[in-house]
Amino acid sequence: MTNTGPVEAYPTSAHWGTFEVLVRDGRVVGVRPDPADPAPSPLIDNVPDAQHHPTRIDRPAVRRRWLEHGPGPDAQRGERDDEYVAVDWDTALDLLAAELDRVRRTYGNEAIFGGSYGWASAGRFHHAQSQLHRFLNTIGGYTRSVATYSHGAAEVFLPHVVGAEGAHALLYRAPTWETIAEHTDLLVSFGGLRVSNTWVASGGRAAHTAEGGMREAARRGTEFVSISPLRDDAAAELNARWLPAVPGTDTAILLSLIFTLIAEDRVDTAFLERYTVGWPHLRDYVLGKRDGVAKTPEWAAALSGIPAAELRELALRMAQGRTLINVGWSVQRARYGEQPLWAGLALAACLGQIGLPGGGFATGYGSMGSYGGGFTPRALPRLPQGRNPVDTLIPVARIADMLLCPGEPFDFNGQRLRYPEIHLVYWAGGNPFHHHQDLARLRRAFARPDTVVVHETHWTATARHADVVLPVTTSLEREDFAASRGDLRLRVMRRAVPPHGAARDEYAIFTGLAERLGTVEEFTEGRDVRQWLRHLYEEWRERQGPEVELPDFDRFWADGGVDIPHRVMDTTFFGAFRADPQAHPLGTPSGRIELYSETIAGFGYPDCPGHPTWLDPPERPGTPRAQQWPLVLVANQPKDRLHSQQDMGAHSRAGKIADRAPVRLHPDDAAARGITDGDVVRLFNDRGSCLAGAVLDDGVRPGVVQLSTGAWFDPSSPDTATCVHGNPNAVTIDVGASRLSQGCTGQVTLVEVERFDGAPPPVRAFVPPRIVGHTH
Ligand SMILES: Nc1nc2c(c(=O)[nH]1)N[C@H]1C(S)=C(S)[C@@H](COP(=O)(O)OP(=O)(O)OC[C@H]3O[C@@H](n4cnc5c(=O)[nH]c(N)nc54)[C@H](O)[C@@H]3O)O[C@H]1N2
Ligand SMILES: Nc1nc2c(c(=O)[nH]1)N[C@H]1C(S)=C(S)[C@@H](COP(=O)(O)OP(=O)(O)OC[C@H]3O[C@@H](n4cnc5c(=O)[nH]c(N)nc54)[C@H](O)[C@@H]3O)O[C@H]1N2
Ligand SMILES: [Mo]
Repeated sequence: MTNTGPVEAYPTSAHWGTFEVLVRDGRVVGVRPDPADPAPSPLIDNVPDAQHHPTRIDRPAVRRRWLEHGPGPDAQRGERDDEYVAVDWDTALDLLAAELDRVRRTYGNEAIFGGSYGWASAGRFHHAQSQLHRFLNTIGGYTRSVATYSHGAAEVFLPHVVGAEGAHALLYRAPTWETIAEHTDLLVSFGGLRVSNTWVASGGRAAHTAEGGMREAARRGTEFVSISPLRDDAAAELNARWLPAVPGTDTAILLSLIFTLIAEDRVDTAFLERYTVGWPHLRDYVLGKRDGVAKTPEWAAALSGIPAAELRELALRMAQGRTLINVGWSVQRARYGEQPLWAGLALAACLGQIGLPGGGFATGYGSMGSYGGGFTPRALPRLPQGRNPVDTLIPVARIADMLLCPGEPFDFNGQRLRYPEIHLVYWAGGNPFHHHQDLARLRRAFARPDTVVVHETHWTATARHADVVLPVTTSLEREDFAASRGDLRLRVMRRAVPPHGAARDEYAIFTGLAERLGTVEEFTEGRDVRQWLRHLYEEWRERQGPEVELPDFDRFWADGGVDIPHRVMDTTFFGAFRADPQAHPLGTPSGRIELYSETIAGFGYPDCPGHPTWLDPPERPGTPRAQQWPLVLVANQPKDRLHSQQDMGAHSRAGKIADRAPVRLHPDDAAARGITDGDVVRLFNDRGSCLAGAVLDDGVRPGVVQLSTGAWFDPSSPDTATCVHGNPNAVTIDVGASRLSQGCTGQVTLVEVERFDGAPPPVRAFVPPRIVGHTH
């Protein structure tokens, strides 16, 4: 085939930024960064290959066993050799509508799990979960999931100690990097400030500003300390002091810093008295008055590997100037993940700088591109989801527990709830066989329901566990507009290429189902896609108030975007509270920051007591478990892509070693195991195993191995490994952060690593399943 047509450029947006795709003859042939973006992300280079990859789903497909035997639990779901039958849209929608109807009539709508967690694609209207939830609400509702994998511990825990509004501000309304550059003398970040993480923001940003913001702060004199197992968690330009702590020991470090402030008489007691409750309680604990263990730097040094002298010096430096303590989200994505947040907040309170510009406590710098990039108080355009008549819920990361233990009670944030009995799982816009822990267990869980439905662009591992697979368009195949929280601009996304095969928009799919189930009026409100875009835009425009003049929809569409008004660029966490705590109390029972929480203590959870507490995590070196699995696996976010998306793209592929995900380890740990650079290795523990490609790097703390998430799960050679491609969730543990938050704990896991000798099995993650026959 010769390339004949002219190349045309189409502006678009993804979670990793704003850019143009170059199209010739209906195919994406390249990408071009947006000239207005000061630091475009290399993730755009994954787009062309992913768009036209053989793993694109081109027709509706139904698992043959489900088609032949009817709905029901099936242990073979997800088997590598499972066959699918291609069907036309009418057949697929008829089958699915009938099955939804059967399940809701037989078991009630609670039996439909529609949580459907995941990042899907940028675009305000075609947002997959919003479409799904809106549709399910029209047919009687569904069991939902609450909170996120990202910061599940923080979302549930922080409202108890700083109030709901305070928690919302901490997570979504952070002071800008400019404020830090102006005011902060010392930024101490637990979990580093990984630049590659700031390439991404949910919904995508008009410009990448975080990396430049950090550098500018460093240039203007902010000093950085990065507490993290990886040297490159802080950019070299920051000249950060690297404290390579043992993962999972941050709470011990933080408590020892508080101990030092007490010992050196540097605690701001006036602040604690005026703005907090519970200090005497916490102080006694830190001094060891109740458990006999003083939380000294020597005590913390033994756990964290950071010398006591360094910890002491750090505490004193913190007390000398304006200090910001940042606890990155990775640190709370772990067992007892509430504790480092609470201890970090308590340390900031002891320093007395909460409420001052550039000082105090934050959680999210370096975790997301939008954090520190300003915020917009007025809501972005959003598809209304209606009301869910079912009130059954699970904390999002308890999906496998729910499917495996129907009817069983569990604790969540002071409530005793019960897992519902799910008969139909509906997923659109997420990849649980990427994001969930202990994938072998998830696999057993996915055998339980009668029916699994997945909408996907690609044949992911999740699609391969589904009975009904519906092909959806990518964001390049539809019209939309994009923006993320605090974004600079609402941007038009043009349709760049025609839909792949028979792929349809989620909106068209749900319209088809709603027609069959008699709710089409309610679902569509009589609008087509363009009319919805116009409606959502005009609604948003109205929300901005009469004081700003914004173009109407046609003008906006023609211009390609509009700057978002009312952005707030100068804010301080808890500034009003500090200025007048009586007039602006926090939404906590005491109206103050709670260093001891009666509420949390009252829940009586041993895994989340009433004040910041060192609880020894099971997945830590020095524990009994570590005798067998001596290395700490850090499963962080991939720098080569977003999660599992576009893993087949050029940029992601370029990072692979022998076709597998790269695992970084310290040369000493490698030498002790006879591993050399480029070897295929096997990571394993009692839960599972995966193959990966070794990269030796002395920027990794000894005793730590780092394997990022997102290699497509490949269970095709179970005799060799749970996953032969390098998905770390083959070995991670599926347990909640605590009974309080039940947050995801995928970040830190004990493993052993060995060299894999012989010919490793091929990676077959990117070979689509066998599609047989064709029924009409
Ligand atoms: N071990 C470990 N595990 C982790 C983490 C960790 O730190 N360690 N981090 C966790 C975190 S923070 C997160 S947020 C999760 C992320 O987990 P996910 O958000 O589930 O991961 P994605 O790969 O982004 O999955 C999105 C899926 O949606 C599909 N998709 C894209 N656009 C559309 C669309 O328009 N419609 C439909 N139907 N599908 C679409 C993509 O092809 C992709 O398969 O992972 C979590 N998992
Ligand atoms: N390029 C890219 N960017 C992304 C994403 C992506 O998939 N790709 N995902 C996005 C999403 S959904 C989210 S939620 C955010 C997540 O943002 P984060 O949670 O901040 O990101 P991670 O990369 O998981 O972790 C950051 C670093 O924390 C360190 N760390 C791990 N465990 C510990 C510990 O116990 N103590 C200390 N002190 N440090 C530890 C690790 O070295 C790791 O590199 O990233 C977002 N940004
Ligand atoms: Mo996340």
